[in-house]
Amino acid sequence: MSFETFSIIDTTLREGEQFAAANFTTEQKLRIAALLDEFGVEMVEMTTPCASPRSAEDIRAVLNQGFNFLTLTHIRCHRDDVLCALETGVHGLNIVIGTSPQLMQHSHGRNINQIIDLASEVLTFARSQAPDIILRFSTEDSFRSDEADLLRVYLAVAELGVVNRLGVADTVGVALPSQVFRLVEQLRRLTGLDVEFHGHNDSGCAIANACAALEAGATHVDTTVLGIGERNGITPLGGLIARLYTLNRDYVSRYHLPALPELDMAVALYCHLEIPFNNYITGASAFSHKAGIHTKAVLTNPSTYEALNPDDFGLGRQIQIGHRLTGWNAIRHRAQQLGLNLDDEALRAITRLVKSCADSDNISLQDIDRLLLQEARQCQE
Ligand code: HCA
Ligand code: CU
Repeated sequence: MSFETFSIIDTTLREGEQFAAANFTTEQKLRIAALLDEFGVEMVEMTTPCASPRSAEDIRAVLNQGFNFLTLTHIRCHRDDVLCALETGVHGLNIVIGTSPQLMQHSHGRNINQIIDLASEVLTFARSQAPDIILRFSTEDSFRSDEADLLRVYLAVAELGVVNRLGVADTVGVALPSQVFRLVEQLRRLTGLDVEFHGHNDSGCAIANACAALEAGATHVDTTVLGIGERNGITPLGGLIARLYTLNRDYVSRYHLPALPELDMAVALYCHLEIPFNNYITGASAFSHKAGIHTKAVLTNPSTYEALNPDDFGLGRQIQIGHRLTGWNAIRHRAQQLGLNLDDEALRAITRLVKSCADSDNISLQDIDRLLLQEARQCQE
């Protein structure tokens, strides 16, 4: 298990740029990078400089800021891409080539032997050009690839002795956690190299798969802010943090958690989206308590119904009281917040009133406050 020691490679500025609603300006990229730096991710992956002149300038702009994270760029398995990427001065190259039958046939047209030859040539070339750079080799669509083919490719690449890290990619989001565990465990055992996991969320397993990769010894996990990426995206940064925090708070203590809400908000804003209501940690209802039984317990001790403490993220909790499920403990808590000293009988009567009003209409917090104030005045008279 590598929960304590793994690194996050945030790829909001590469995979995230491939999200339908993302079209970041240079200023926006710099802001996202600054927040990722504040949060403390270890690496940031950026769009290939071969994509457009602006893409190359943006890599340089991020490098110029001297952030703490290492800056990587993601390139195809081509000599020209290597040269173009090295010109920017990045710290690492993430090189990828498809190995599934689908990608071999419809994307690059090479067979497994040709893939091995090409990877060997390009990786050896990259190492000769940049002796100190971090070199990663990944197979795109690893989980629809033939397992024997896949291992041949990885072992041939490992044998070259020029790469620092191997990447495993669940490109179309079909892998099960058990499959991810098995592949990552094999690669770690057979090659001893660092292993990165990149998982899409098409069938809802992106966080579980990242967690399985870490259980199997993965050293790096790819994330994006809010999980944005191709189609419905990849492992979200906040979701991965929630997953690890609830296993053991110490697993995320190296990150500055209060930067997360600002990151989610910035990316939502730049993509003209709302943060989804059910988002991990920063969704509007992530720390909202409603039913009487829940609110009573949370008011006594929040951990009864909170696996994550919102304070750790600079957030608060909401106790909802204007509905038919409300309990008198929650109404009493509201009265106390308003500085009103009402006896139990009065509080129970107001609770009954709130419930019956809520049965037929919306009742707002102001309505409840008014009822409590009226009652307090009557008691004084
Ligand atoms: C892509 C594919 C990729 C690459 C992942 C990796 C994927 O959009 O280029 O390099 O590890 O999901 O396979 O994002
Ligand atoms: Cu991807």
